[in-house]
Amino acid sequence: MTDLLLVDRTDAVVTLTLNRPAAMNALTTDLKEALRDTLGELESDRSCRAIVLAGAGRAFCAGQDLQEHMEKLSAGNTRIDTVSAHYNPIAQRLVNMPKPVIAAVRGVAAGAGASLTLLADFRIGGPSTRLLMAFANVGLAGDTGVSWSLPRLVGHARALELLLLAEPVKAEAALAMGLLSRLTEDDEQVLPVAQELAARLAAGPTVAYGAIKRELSIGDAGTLSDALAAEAQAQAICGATADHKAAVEAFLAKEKPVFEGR
Ligand code: T3D
Repeated sequence: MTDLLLVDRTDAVVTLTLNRPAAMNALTTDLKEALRDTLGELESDRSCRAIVLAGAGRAFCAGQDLQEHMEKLSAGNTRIDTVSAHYNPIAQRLVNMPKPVIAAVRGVAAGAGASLTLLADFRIGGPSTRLLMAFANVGLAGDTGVSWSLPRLVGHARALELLLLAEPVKAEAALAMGLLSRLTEDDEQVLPVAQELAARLAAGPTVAYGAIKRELSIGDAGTLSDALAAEAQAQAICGATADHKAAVEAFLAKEKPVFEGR
């Protein structure tokens, strides 16, 4: 385990903190590998029922570490294999994570850092939050799923504008255009609000949440037949859970359900 990625477990909530504050949590190979591998472990970790992704210090994440990147370019290595080795698996793991993921976006999220936030199920921001699709500023196209997530959130035309102009979007505007799900009044509240939401979700029907995420991604991309097939499969799985039976029993007994995530 590396201290570049801090892993905190509080009950069933796991908080992952990108921890290179002096470089605005820019993503080095070691940090990307830690994030990729930890997300892989959390996928099947049943003691984890919600994940918060945060950054240490004043920024969420400034994307690819350009210092490390420059060292590779200067050494003549222009083949950008980190996309397939790191960014793509991280994106797949975030989107396919069978439990809720919440990004606590304090300060700037740029480049691949912005992309990470867009793959979370919720994005909590504060007054200092700025989202910057910085790729074109350094002569690159988008990555880490941004060409998939951004048009889904803001529509094709606006996604194109944000990627081509590569200007920071401030917190209020980000909220208005759907890049943030919630905005706190104070930056200090960003992480606690994200963790509070995660705790609420971690006490919910985890299997159903995973199924909802999966069926929505299929329904969003496919035909009605694809959606109906995914829904049938999802209900077959959820209908067989202890949580479903206990929740129906609780409803009939006029009690509050307790979900155990199975
Ligand atoms: O092969 C591949 O990697 C392809 C994949 C690429 C994916 C990508 O993410 S491409 C996009 C890479 N990121 C960027 O282009 C963002 C670059 N940074 C900025 O535009 C600005 O720093 C910010 C808008 C993020 C923040 O601006 P500001 O004025 O608040 O802070 P600053 O003064 O520019 O930065 C503070 C420090 O963080 C500074 O270090 P210093 O001078 O105090 O020692 C700065 O160099 C460092 N920093 C910021 N971003 C990065 C970085 N260091 C390394 N890599 C960075 N991306």
